[in-house]
Amino acid sequence: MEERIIILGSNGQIGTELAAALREKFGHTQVITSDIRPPQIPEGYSLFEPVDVLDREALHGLFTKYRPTQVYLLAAMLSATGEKYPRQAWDLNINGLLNVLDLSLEHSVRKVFWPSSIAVFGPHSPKANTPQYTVMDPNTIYGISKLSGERICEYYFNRFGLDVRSIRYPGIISWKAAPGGGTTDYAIHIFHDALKNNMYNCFLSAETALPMLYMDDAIRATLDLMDAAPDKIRIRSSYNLTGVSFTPSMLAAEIRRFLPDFTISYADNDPRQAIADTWPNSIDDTEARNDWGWKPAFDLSRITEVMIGNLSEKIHIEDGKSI
Ligand code: AKB
Repeated sequence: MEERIIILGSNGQIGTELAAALREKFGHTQVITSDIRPPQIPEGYSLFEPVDVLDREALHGLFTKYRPTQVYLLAAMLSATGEKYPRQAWDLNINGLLNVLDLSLEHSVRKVFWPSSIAVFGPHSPKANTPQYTVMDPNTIYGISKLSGERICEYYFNRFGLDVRSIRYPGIISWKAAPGGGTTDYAIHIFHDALKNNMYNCFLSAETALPMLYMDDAIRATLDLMDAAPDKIRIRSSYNLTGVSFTPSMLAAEIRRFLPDFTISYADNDPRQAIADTWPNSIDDTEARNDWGWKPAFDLSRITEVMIGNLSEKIHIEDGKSI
């Protein structure tokens, strides 16, 4: 059966790269991107529709026009921004999800992807190798909305048979599109500042360990999960998934392999530290490995190498343009 795919929230860090991967896999005409604002760099050949996921009528129009077989909902407010605008974060993350799930049922969408996060864990969850099933007491609005969203996804699967699939993304490291409003974003900013200024002031402390994933691994995991036979998907809330865990000081040491004079300092009292302190240091993703064959390809040293290589080229090109 021919797939028609709608990506909602396609202009963000993950959407930008997921759209490219889905176009590569299914063809340009089969993927419709959509976001509240038009893309910064419009691609002449792509199908783009400006839609706010909170506007149910507009979403209904989009589903009616394109009759999607798959929908990826990436529009969300992340952890740090969510703490600034808790009411809006809840509204976008929960009501956006409910709109998409209801319309997916109404329009007989075959598969829905919705990302959860390691933010579903909280201060009383085990920190090391956090298991799939454990205490979950998130205390950020983002984490609370993601945990609620997981329960809603599982409910729509059990109650209505909607084929919803989900991954608890850790921090995602990439160089193509900028991240926005996350606690794990330091692991991207550090590369930009290292290459531009040879120094970085980190908003997390030197020894804050967090689970991370390189973008290529995140995209491959998402496509593999969506490709898996339905009977392989035993978890309909969201799968634990990880690539590698490291601290800011470990990442700085890796960067020094390429930039020996790179220096790092650490900010005091950044509100994102309190968020990171409630999250896992590392994740146990045995279920994803066993159920649908997940295996990461990028470790810390490979991530550092590709980030330095690709970003220095990008910065070089951008500097050239601005001259
Ligand atoms: C964030 O830091 O808010 C996100 C996440 C881990 O979900 N990157």
